Amino acid sequence: MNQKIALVTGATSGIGRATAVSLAQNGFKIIATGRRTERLQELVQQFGAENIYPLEFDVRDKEAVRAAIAGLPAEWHSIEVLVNNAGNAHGLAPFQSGDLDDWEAMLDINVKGLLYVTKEVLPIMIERKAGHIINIGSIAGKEVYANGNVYCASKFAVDALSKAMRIDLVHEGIKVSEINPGAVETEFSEVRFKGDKERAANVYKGFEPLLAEDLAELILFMVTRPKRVNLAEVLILPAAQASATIINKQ
Ligand code: NDP
Ligand code: 8X3
Repeated sequence: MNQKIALVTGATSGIGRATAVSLAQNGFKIIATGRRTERLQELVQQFGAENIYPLEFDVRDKEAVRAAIAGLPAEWHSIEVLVNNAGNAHGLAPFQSGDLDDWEAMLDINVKGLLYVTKEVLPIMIERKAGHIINIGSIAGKEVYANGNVYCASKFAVDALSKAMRIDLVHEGIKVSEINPGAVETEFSEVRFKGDKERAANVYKGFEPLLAEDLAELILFMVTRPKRVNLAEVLILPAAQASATIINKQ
């Protein structure tokens, strides 16, 4: 069988890891990226080196991104699916007390990192006039909420870029999709609150958040549709969530 190759950024945790697992279980070969190499190695142990190619880089480092993708062995070169998932929130503070380092991290990772990876993968897809790019946005890219400021701006940028990419890349035979999740219980809030596990756990108390596996299942569905179908934009929320801030907590 000619297995499709999917590159998943942020495959060391949460949505990215669940997606790498689900795609690997369903016959894809995965280029799994992230900074935590030991976690990438766990995927190799689980699925074998013939099914997982670990690629360690920081998405903020455009030269590292370029070198990593340019250095892929020939048998791992023909990427058909790109899941731009790597990203996080850093801090949750009023604009007037926001931290410049946090702001830069979010814009550099969530926006510029997505651009760097896409720029390197695109020529491979354009050459073959085929490919599917899935950008992980957020409900925070649809609605601004109190203290969300720069994280929301980074995800509004992902929303704009997804639409822009779809408009331009349709002429190259490439599908572009965007997924905008509400609350998913991952390491996301631990990163946002800089390792404060109790504060992170509180975010998901009193309701049933989405699981990373719910997103992985959606991504598997999207990338296995017939060639004529593109699920262009999906807002996926926990049943208890109605908007960025309205959650039915018990
Ligand atoms: P996690 O914190 O669990 O995972 C984040 C992933 O991004 C990790 O694999 C991490 O890998 C990777 N990453 C972060 N910074 C970098 C970097 N500088 N270079 C390379 N990789 C990086 O969070 P989620 O799984 O929840 O988040 C995945 C995506 O989903 C993000 O874009 C997030 O904004 C979005 N999202 C999340 C929601 C949620 O409620 N959880 C809701 C809506 C959207 P490593 O640290 O090893 O580099
Ligand atoms: C993550 C979801 O609501 O914390 O993008 O911004 S939220």
